[in-house]
Amino acid sequence: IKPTFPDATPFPLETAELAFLADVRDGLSRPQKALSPKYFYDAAGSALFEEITRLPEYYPTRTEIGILDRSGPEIAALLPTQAALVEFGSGSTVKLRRLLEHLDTLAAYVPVDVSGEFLRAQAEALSGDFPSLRVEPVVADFTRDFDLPGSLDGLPRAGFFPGSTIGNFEPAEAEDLLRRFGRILGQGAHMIVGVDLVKDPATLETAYDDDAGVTAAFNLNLLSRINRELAGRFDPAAFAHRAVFNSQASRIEMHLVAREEQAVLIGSDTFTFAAGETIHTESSYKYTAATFRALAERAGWTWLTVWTDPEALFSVHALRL
Ligand code: AVJ
Repeated sequence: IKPTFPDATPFPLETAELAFLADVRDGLSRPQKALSPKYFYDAAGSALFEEITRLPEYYPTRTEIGILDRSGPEIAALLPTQAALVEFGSGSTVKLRRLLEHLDTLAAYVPVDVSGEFLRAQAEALSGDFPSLRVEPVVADFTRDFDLPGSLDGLPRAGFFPGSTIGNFEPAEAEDLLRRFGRILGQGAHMIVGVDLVKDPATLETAYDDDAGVTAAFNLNLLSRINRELAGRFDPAAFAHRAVFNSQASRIEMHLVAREEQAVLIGSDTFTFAAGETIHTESSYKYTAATFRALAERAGWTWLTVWTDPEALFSVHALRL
């Protein structure tokens, strides 16, 4: 497939870009246009997300770190000694480092991520800072089954899934994912999961629509990424960022709203937008301690306990298989 700018030469796409193109075509052909939030995180998007985590309005990151700091000794006491800690979608190791302060008996740390390059860089930096820690990175897509390295055989396993990443999945998918983590980790495993809590809509909507416009830029970067990688012709200025709490579904929805009627060329396809039509770019599900406990139990886990912050903004759950 050779997407073509109307006024430029065609260029061939790499395998990853072809999968992106297929998803974009499919998503923009639906009655409610949609794009997967997993495509937010190219280099520009990852930098914008880092910026989001430092915004005054975006409470989840700093609140979860506070919980890990305060409840670290209890979390450590609950996990088996000499365990292999498997982090699903490791990204940056900021939270793992906070947990490590309390885990002096970890046998191995196993970061799992699709981006091999980023993973190796993070693993090397971590080994430099914790020379005695065994770090065994695994390049894998955690939404598919994969095997842990055989070198971990015999070690008790604990999974770590912070950041409310689970909130990006539809509840039925989140349940499947937790069941999959159980399969990967094996019987007897523990799991530590960070989950954002339901709260008043104003606090939620502000967290996803900050005054500095960083979240808007993060959302709009998806259109720029399509332009860069798929020969798209989006005018990002022709779209507005919108964040709304859908209380029925208990989720924050991010949309890109067409400011006016328009047709947009992507490769050799044209997609039309009515004025006010939206692309649904992200759902971020919010749970209560009880609704997340129920979800984990449906996925076959035994729920052990939950830690939260004084304002009950965020939760960290402990599960056992
Ligand atoms: C990375 C999925 C946890 O849902 O809060 C932040 C992503 N989107 N601001 C979230 C996000 C807009 C974030 N997660």
